[in-house]
Amino acid sequence: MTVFALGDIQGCYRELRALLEQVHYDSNKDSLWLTGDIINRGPDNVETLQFLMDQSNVQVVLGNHDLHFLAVASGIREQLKGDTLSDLLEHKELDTFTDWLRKQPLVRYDPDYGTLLVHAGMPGIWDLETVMARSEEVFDQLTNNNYRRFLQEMYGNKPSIWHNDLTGFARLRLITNFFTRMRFYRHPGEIELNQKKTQAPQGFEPWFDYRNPSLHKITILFGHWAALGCVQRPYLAGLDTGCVWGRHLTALRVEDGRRFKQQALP
Ligand SMILES: [Mn+2]
Repeated sequence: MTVFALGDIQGCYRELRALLEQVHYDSNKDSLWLTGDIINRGPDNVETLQFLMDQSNVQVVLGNHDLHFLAVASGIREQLKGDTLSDLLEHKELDTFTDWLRKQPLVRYDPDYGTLLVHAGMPGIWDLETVMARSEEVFDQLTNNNYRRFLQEMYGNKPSIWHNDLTGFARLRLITNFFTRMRFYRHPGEIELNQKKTQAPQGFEPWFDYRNPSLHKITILFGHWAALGCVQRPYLAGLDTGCVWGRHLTALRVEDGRRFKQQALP
């Protein structure tokens, strides 16, 4: 069995299939780990989602675009300029798509490979056990019948500093922002959400430059930050290489760290 971890697909279905062909992906033997943002902004969301839902060996974590889709499909938000969710929203299987996405977590840990899969990042204040417990709090909301309430309350940049006594939707919003939107971080526990380029705002650093000591020997696989390009450091791999922006889609072979890429197709 081979495990391939792929960065943000964002509905780039043709590039997904070309990349899987290039790595000789065998759906009977191999596994796909996806860093989230599997849909939106790209052209073929339905095909992408249907293909991934058909694979028995796909592990996904949710990204900000996947969560935004759930909110739009629930009638809570409108599509934003640049969103390309209409193919999903008008599809007769819409409920199947949302039900499947709602059952995906924000973080996955694989003890055999010693890896954490997350869309954006994780704050240095949390050890492994805490990371998984926080992820579970949001998972519980999304899989609950009352999940629309969470989707309603999920938007916003505040609070920006974690305290253990945060409660309710403020707490859930910050957890979600850490895992699905964070780029810059200030220890201990502060997120910065306005800067999208690579230059850190005053006092902040890329979240992965401050790592919780208990995570030093765990490889974190993440997406979300296309402007960084290919990030490859010991125990860290950034996999969003901007396919939807005309760059390329990346697959990491987890066993040996080898990268494969597929150029964006015209
Ligand atoms: Mn993202």
